[in-house]
Amino acid sequence: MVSLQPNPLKLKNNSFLDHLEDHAQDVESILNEILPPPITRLHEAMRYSVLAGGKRLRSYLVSASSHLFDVPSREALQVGAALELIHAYSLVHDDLPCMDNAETRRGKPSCHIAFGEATATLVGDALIPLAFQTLASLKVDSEIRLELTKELAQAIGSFGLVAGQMMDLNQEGRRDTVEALLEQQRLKTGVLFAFATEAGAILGKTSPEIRKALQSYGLFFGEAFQMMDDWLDGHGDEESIGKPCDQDASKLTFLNLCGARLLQEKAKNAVEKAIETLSPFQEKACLLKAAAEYVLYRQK
Ligand code: GRG
Repeated sequence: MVSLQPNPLKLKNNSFLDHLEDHAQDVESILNEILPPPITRLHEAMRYSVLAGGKRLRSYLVSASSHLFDVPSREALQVGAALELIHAYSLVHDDLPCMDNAETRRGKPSCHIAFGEATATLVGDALIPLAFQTLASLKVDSEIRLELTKELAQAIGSFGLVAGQMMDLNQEGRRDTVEALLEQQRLKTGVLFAFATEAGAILGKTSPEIRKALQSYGLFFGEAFQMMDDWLDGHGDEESIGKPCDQDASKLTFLNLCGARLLQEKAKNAVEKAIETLSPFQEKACLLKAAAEYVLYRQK
């Protein structure tokens, strides 16, 4: 199991990608425990969607942020697993024909292609309560459980993820400005990353100022991540990304609005801002720093 000890030298020797892969194995073993066995078709489809790969970046950020406060790694992994369940739900629902209508996800047929639309809808419906059940089962102080539950609910609700999705669907009267797109992507992408890094601060019972700084890190990280996601859609390799490219050619994206050069400049700027928020932690923040830098060179 990856230890996430304060050891920047270890991170220099083993690349960030090795570290992320170790983390993926750790969080997947927790997800494997949390998900019901594949006895029914619904449970089979839930496992298919959650365990079908994925970089596990959101849960990585929970662990990397928790590491700043020496939170036990299992607690962080459980919160990370809850977040991966929510992320998987959002992907399954986003792929549905009534939403983004995508036939592949993570290099495999999307859930509704493999199991049908009705089952895919129910998979998403079932993953949300499973995520909250996971938070409620954490062996931590009740105030921490409550705070994590409240923050996650807020992040994914009608003023968070769902609002971002609604803006994405509602193309009528849309404003084609960078500011409007930043707001939409903050809700669709940023809030989950912000929850991830804030969760470490909540588990670590740190000050409101530090909590706010880590939340800002997550939002800047999400901004850069989404910009580079748009870039990969136009320039990436389909096999690495696990879905067809150029799907967003007619959509409002950072690539369409800014062009490749300005987009890369803006993404670099957001990464720099994310790294600036880490100044109180010095070397101990090396994992979060490496994660932010990775956003600019990721291939999938
Ligand atoms: C359906 C309520 C609802 C929300 C959907 C998150 C979302 C909103 C839609 C997913 C599609 C999309 C383009 C989201 C933007 C964030 C994003 C790039 C997700 C993919 O994240 P990765 O690359 O995925 O971390 P993996 O597969 O690595 O887990």
